[in-house]
Amino acid sequence: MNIPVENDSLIRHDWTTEEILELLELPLMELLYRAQGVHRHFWGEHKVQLASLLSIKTGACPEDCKYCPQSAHYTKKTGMAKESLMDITPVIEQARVAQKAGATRFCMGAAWSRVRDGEEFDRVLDMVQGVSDLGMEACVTLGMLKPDQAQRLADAGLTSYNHNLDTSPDYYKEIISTRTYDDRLETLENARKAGLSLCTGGIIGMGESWTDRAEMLQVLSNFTPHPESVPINALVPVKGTPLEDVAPVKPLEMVRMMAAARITMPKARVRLSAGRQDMSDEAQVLCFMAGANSIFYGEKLLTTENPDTDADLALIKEAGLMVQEGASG
Ligand code: SAM
Ligand code: DTB
Ligand code: SF4
Repeated sequence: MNIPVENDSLIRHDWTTEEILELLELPLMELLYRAQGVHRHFWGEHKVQLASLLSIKTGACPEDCKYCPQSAHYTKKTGMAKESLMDITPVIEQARVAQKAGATRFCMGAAWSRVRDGEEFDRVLDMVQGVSDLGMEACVTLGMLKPDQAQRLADAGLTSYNHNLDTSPDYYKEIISTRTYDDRLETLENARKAGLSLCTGGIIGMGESWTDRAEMLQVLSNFTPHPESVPINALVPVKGTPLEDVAPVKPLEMVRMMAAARITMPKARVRLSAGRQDMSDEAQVLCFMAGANSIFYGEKLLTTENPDTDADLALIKEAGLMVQEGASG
C-alpha cells in the first residue's frame, strides 16, 4: 500500500519534540493527508470505539489540578458536592445501560489522589470484575497506584488504567503543584508492569504553547510500547476553577492534535475526549478524518456535559463511520 509517510512499516519511539512540532504546524491539508495515510495503513476502516464514563467517587480531591472541578482546593468557588464511593450494584447497572446503548468500554473515575488499600479499593475491584464479566473493556482512573495495587486490578479483569500526563513536563508545574510529573510516570510504569494497557493523554487549552503540546506527544510516543489508548481532551472550563476564563480551544487545534497523535502513535486508540460539547459535527468529522477512533459516549463525562447518545450515533451514521463492536484490543 502506498502511504504518504516515510518508513511506513516502522513504529517509532524516538520522535523528537521538533519533529512533532513540525507535524503540528504543517498546512492542515498536508497534515490530514498524512494522518489519513497512517490511519488507513494501521487500522483499515474507520471504526469508532464508544467508551462510557462514570464518576464512581465525586469531588473533594486533595490534589490541586487547576482545570479540575473536583479539586477540594476550589470547592468554595465551584460548589462541587462531595460524594462517597458508589455501591457496586448501581455501577454495574450503569455499565449495563451503557452497553445496551452500544458502548464496549466502561471507564470509572474516582476523585482520589492515590489508591488506598481497604474496603473502598476492594469495592472498586468488585466493580472492575463486574464490568469485565459483562464482556466490556474495563478502565479505571483512581490516581496514583502502587505495583501490588496494579496487580490486583489486573487480576480483577481490568483492561486499562487511565492516568493522564495532562501537559508537557515544563508546563505541568503551572497546572499542578501537589504531585510531580515523575509521580505520574511511576504510576504508569506500575500499571504497565502489571500487564495493564495504558490509557494516557492530556488536555489542551490550558494556556500551554504548541511546543508544550509537542512535548507531551513526545513523551507519550517515546513510551515503549506506545500507550494503547490516548485521550486528548479540550479543556472544559468550569466556573470556580482557576482556568475558568482561559480562551477556548479552537476546534482545528484539536484536529491537529488528533493527527499528530495518530502519526506518532499509529496503533493507539486516539480518543476525542472532553470538549465535544462545544464542537460542531464538522469539526468532529475532521477529528475522525485525522485519525481519532474513539469517543466518550453518554450524556455525562465525569461531572460535565457530553453530547447526547442519539446525536453521536446520528453523526457516526451520517459520516458513514462504523461503531466498534466488542472489545477492540
Ligand atoms: N483523580 C484521578 C487522576 O487525576 O488521576 C482521576 C480522575 S481525573 C478527573 C481524570 C482526568 O480528567 C484528568 O487527568 C484530566 O486529564 C481530565 N480532566 C479533568 N478535568 C477536566 C476538564 N475540566 N477539562 C478537560 N479534562 C479534564
Ligand atoms: C480523560 O482523559 N478524560 C475523561 C477521562 N479521561 C477520565 C475525564 C474528562 C473530565 C472532564 C471534566 C468533568 O466532566 O468533570
Ligand atoms: Fe483530583 Fe484527578 Fe481532579 Fe486532579 S484531576 S483534582 S487528581 S480528580
